[in-house]
Amino acid sequence: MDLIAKIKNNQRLNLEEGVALYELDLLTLGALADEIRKKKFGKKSYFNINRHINPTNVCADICKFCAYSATRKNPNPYAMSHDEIVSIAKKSYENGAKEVHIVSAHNPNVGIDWYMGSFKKIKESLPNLHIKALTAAEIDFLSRHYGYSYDEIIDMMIENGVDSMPGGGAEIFDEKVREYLCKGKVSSAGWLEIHKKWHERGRQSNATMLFGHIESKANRIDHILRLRDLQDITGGFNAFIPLVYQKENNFLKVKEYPTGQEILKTYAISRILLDNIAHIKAYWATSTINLALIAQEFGCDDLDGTIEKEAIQSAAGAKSGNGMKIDDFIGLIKNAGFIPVERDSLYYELRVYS
Ligand code: V47
Repeated sequence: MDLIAKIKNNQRLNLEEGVALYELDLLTLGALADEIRKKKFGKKSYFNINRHINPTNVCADICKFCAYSATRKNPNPYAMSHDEIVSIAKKSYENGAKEVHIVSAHNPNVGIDWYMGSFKKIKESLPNLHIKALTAAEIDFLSRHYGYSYDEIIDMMIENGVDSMPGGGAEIFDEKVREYLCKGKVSSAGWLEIHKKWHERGRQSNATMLFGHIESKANRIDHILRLRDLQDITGGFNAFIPLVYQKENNFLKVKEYPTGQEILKTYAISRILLDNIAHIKAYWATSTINLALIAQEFGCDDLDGTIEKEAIQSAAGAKSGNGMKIDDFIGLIKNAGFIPVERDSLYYELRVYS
């Protein structure tokens, strides 16, 4: 049976077939992904009012793609105090944020209580603010450096008020590429094991994939299929987020960057292959807002959120440092022909802007 017929019959594709999807022309692929998206969500496009907080950039690990950690290329080490972190969260909450998305570097100097205490203090003063925090890479670092098991750290997260886990640190699961990109950081198996443990406690998380650098198309499909396999077991992933590689201020030499077509194809293929992950997010900070708006016609139903501040992607050249105003965000989604839906962090609809 040919690929298109298989997709239309809701049959699962394997690695080889996933790679072959890149050979389809963009519009055919887009129409297939759009069909699936429409069946699930019609013209609704989800976003949330969120605030990204990146409390420290001091990092014990060295990832070649990273421009955020305090390295030779970015020598401005910082670690926020708990008071600073809580005061950022408070201000954002007063301005309408429903979620703080907290991702740090792997700081060997501050102690595990600095990480956990910040969540506790936010939760104590803002019990209704959703805390999405600690990537599997951070959890692995805390485990290695401070001598706790994954289970112990996950239990501490829950005790201290973390509500869900972000999808960061997944990069590319292929072990060879991963070793070149970020040797020493959480392994692919470790990343998946941590999310599995989190899901087993009835909690939800997201998954990312960093693409558009040195990885092959087969590496991307392999990554997506490893996520599909875990989701079959746990059902705990809410969203898949293909992150487009940003190239400034880092140590990774890349020969060819992905074109808009390649990015849109990757979104569409993600939608087609991931029949068990509900949301495909075009994270505008890495795709640009223009492409994210178009991505809504290529399988994506979520544009992340207003962000407010962001240090990881913007350090590498993205134009996301100061987020986006809510009215602009809603206006752009509407003008693109979609229905903006403000959601909470677990995808309950809060307001439909029809
Ligand atoms: O894991 C680092 C990536 C991630 C670069 O869960 C880069 O809802 C592009 O995970 N170019 C952190 N990306 C951000 C993240 C995320 C973002 C939005 C939503 C969610 C979610 C999660 O940023 C890291 C890494 O893969 N990153 N450097 C770069 N040069």
